[in-house]
Amino acid sequence: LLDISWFTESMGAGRPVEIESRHRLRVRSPGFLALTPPPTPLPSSSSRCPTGGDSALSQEALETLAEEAGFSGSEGRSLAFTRAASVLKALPGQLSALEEGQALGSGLSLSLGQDVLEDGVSVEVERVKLSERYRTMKLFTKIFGVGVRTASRWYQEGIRTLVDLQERNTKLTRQQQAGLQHYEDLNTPVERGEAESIGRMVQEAVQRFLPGASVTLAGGFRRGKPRGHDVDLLLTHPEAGREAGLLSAVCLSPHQGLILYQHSQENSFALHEGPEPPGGRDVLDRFERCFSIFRLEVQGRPGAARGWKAVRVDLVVAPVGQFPFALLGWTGSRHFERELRRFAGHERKMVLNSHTLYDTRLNLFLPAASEEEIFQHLGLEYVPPTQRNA
Ligand code: DCT
Ligand code: MG
Repeated sequence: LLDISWFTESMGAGRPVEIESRHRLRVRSPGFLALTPPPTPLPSSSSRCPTGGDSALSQEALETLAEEAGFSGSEGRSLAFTRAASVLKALPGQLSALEEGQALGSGLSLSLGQDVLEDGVSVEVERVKLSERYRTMKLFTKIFGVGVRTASRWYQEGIRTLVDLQERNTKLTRQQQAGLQHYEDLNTPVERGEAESIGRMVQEAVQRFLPGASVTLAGGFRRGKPRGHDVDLLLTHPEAGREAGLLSAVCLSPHQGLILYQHSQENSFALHEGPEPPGGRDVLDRFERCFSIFRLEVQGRPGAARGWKAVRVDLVVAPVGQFPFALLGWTGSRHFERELRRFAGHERKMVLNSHTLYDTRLNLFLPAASEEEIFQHLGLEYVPPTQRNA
């Protein structure tokens, strides 16, 4: 699944890209940053980001550039930087495994662009990080319910801080009000233990309403991450149709002094409509879904003087027949999903989303009872969740 042809395409056609060390990709041309404004050179090398062989730094730099491109509305450029960062994330493990297995011919040197990554990117990243617009956009887009468009509008209106937002009586949606109210908590990572207790809370509520229904922890936690920004829970019931209405039972039932905020969306997926065209509307949005903020008791933990913490929880209900697709889609990572769907489309002429897999050559939906079966349909070896982190 590690295809870097997009990299050469997006960074400048015809520019040789090589992998120089297992930490770096090198583009043999200064054109790498031609897509961004020319960086202001910094006076001394001491003010540069240290890069000495540290892939995490380069990855972070690329992520900053991706974020900045997104803030400026340049989706294509943002995606190119995100993908570059993902390649760096995937490379070390992948390459050391290859090296150990002697799978790499000795002629292939692995590295990608010291001049670019050390000089170009770090100077550019410094410039971006210091810019008022970037810092303000970052502050605002970290509010639950605020996207790039809203943040950008506020910035243009001269709003710079969270206090400004409150003092100027800026019109906020109910979701944004909740986001602002719980800003600090929602920007504090959720620990695995916290995610698991929320999973158990939801499991209990679900069992009371519909015995036999199941709750699965998806997202980054299923990929083995120790912390994340939210808790993604997938609900289903082994008998098709029984799952309908399950969400309102959990999200709206009165025992929920536990839920500080919630809004739901109904299931809008209809099989008879046929498969989604690739690149069409984000199909993840089509399940019955509840975006919520839970009040999690954290008594006895250091620093938890208040005794509770606000945590973002996404609840998604999938009918059992779509469950493996929902599980695969909601396990992520985003990059892994994007690449897997691209592979399905380009290599197999199939449309994969969180509801179904559709074979456009045979004109039929390919059912699956497990994630393993989806990989089989795609002609791929099974990739366990812990290896989907790129
Ligand atoms: N997802 C996706 N495409 C989207 C949104 C989400 O493929 N547009 C998938 C990938 C991961 C999963 O849904 C959950 O999304 P997040 O919670 O945003 O990602 P995460 O990997 O769980 O990250 P975090 O650990 O920060 O919550
Ligand atoms: Mg998540």
